[in-house]
Amino acid sequence: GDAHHWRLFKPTGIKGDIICNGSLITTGSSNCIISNEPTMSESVGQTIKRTFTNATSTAKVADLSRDTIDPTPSGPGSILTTDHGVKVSDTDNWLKVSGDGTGPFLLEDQIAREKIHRFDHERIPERVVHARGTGAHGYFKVFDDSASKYTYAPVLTDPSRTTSVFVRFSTVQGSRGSADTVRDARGFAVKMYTEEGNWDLVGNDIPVFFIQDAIKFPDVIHAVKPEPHNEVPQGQSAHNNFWDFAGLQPESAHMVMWVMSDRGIPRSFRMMQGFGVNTYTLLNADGKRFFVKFHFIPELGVHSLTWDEALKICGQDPDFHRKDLNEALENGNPAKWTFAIQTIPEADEHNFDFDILDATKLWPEELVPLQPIGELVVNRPVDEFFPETEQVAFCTSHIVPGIGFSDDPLLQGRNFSYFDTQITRLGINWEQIPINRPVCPVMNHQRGGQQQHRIVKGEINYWPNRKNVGPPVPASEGGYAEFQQKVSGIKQRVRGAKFQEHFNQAQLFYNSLAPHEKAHLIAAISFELSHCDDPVVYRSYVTNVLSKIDVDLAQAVARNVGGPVPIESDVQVNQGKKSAPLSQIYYMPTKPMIKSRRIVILVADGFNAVEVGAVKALLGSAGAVSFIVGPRRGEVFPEGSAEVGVMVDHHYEGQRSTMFDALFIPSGKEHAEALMSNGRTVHWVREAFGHCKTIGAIGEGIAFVQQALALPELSFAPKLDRDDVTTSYGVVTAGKYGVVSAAHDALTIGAGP
Ligand code: HDE
Repeated sequence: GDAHHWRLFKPTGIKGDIICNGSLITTGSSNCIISNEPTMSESVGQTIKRTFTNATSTAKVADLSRDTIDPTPSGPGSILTTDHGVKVSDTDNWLKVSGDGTGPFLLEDQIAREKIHRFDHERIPERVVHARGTGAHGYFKVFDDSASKYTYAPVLTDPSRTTSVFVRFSTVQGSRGSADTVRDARGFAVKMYTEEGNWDLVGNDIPVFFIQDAIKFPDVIHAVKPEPHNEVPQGQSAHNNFWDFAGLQPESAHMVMWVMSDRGIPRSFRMMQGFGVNTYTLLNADGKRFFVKFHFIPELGVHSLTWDEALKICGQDPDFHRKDLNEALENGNPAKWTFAIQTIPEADEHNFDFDILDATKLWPEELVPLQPIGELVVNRPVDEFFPETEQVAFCTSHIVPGIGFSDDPLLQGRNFSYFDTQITRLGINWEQIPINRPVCPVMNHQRGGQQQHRIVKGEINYWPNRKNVGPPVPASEGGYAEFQQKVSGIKQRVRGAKFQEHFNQAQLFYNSLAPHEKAHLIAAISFELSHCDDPVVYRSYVTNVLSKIDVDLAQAVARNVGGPVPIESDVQVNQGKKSAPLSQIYYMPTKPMIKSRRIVILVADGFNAVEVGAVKALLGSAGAVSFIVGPRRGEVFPEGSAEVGVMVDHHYEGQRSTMFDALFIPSGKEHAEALMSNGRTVHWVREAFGHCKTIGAIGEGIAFVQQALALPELSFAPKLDRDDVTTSYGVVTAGKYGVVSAAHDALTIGAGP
């Protein structure tokens, strides 16, 4: 039942038979090395069959197996049938009248008609926001019962439990077919299948939101979505309507700063924080209530693409984030997050200079520390996208006993919206769809509706009933209990006094960024405002918003986009406060790691195969995924071997440096000369260097890198001594025999910012 993977390397001259449990897998005559690294995907010698160990199965995965069909050649599902089960022997030709030629089609062909009918109705409405996404299975576990101070919810307090989860990551603006690496917030929606019912924590990778009151949601989404007259742009907020709205709705200032920062272009879904955003409540066994915010902190750190990379990847590989997630999971690299809570006792609700129920504000960790209490692990790709990822439906209103809502005016509106939208998307019985149904028993007197699947025996479908014994009867214990909150007030359309302040935390965020992060943010706002052709829009954003945040920011953007450059005395004073956890640098793993990073080895005929083998093995041992790119997708011949080549993964034109995290070039005279004389491979090195990626080179490979970069100030030199390893500007070089230590150096700096 365990997954074992072997990769075949050639050529190396090592021969032998590979035997597993007594069966011969391959014979040595094919000149192979066998490596049992479980990490690589189709690399030298294509392999890796998708296999998942029992560790990736959860109660929900087992539950889904009731509806999962895996057609096998001789088992059920091996023969093509109609939907009513009749065997079909010809699915290629519509029934016709045949004579001399092709005669008229016959409408009587119910097999063809069924096929077309089913096809015509394959699509369902895409999500009105967050349409583009990808999902996977996993589990959630708490470390101990430390949260029992705050809640009696077993999912948050019982360390013996492993709760199944389904997580869906998404962009917000674009439609289902849009690109992954656009600038946008990312959805981070977690469905926990607890023993007390489903708990949906529907969050984002950004801790705050554009608006304070749910009634503004249609406005902000209409403003950011493609404009109504021409349905442009797709997957972009860089247009008049969004910036017009943002300038007139200054409560969006804080969130806009986050989206324009590097957070808006994550390197991977696996390298994002997750935030519940809204303020929820926890209720403990003594009946005490606490306000709570939920956080997920990624094991791999928080990393982003550069804007240039993000733009290019939109075209080069629009599925970049989807593939990244699946590649990691299929290679046995689960994605992990620490789950943490921030709590505020009910009595302290009003002790802050912001309203703790305002979703445009975060709770600075200096004031309300994070308490890590558990772990979220995503480890299993879906079997089929539509029934799982497309049909999964989240509802913020789905919480379990021990967890409650607050009067957060955004959350209250969300609680209405999500259930409502699922009815349009999936129909009223959407909770019976396999991916949505709980793993605990479900029974009540709700009946009927389209696509009702449940068949309930008995004559009673109401309560109370003459039999007065169910089932189902209301629970005598364990039922959801609302907190008994005393409320009084005047019914009116208002927001609290502290909801009126919009810029303090936008300043706090900006001040907390590292210099390179600030530079990226200025460039991003400038890019977006440059795409707005209505001067009212870019001028007013500078004057109404940026001038309330920071003078350098406002002036830099104004100069870039042609807005009015504010003078210092016209700009609101920046309070100068900072909070370290708002910068991505704060989340750098303490020990640098390259687990699941994609590393490319660039070769031409005549490369040094021993170095490539050694570097690949080292990368694999550190959990990275390596690929070889050469002049053709076929055999490329190493130094001194004109007959036996190495199968490479891609050719130079098939992939670009943007797809990878680091680049390695081995030695080999002929190979280095070929790389030097090829514009595309020179571009590979320049582009990787420009995107601040680690580049490793050995021997003649160094001369190629030096020539491609044409940067004399780089302090490396092609030396041939065994120990000579140098690092300069992220370029790691080694003498011909220093391969192991060079690769090691590359590994340890590989996860840099
Ligand atoms: Fe959503 N949001 N939202 N949202 N949202 C939806 O529900 C809505 C908000 C978020 O992977 C919709 O099933 C309102 C904040 C995610 O399936 C819809 C308001 C946050 C997803 C909806 C908000 C989110 C959605 C569309 C303001 C971060 C994707 C399809 C009151 C905490 C879930 C759907 C998935 C999806 C409404 C604000 C996150 C229309 C009315 C704040 C991750 O119901």
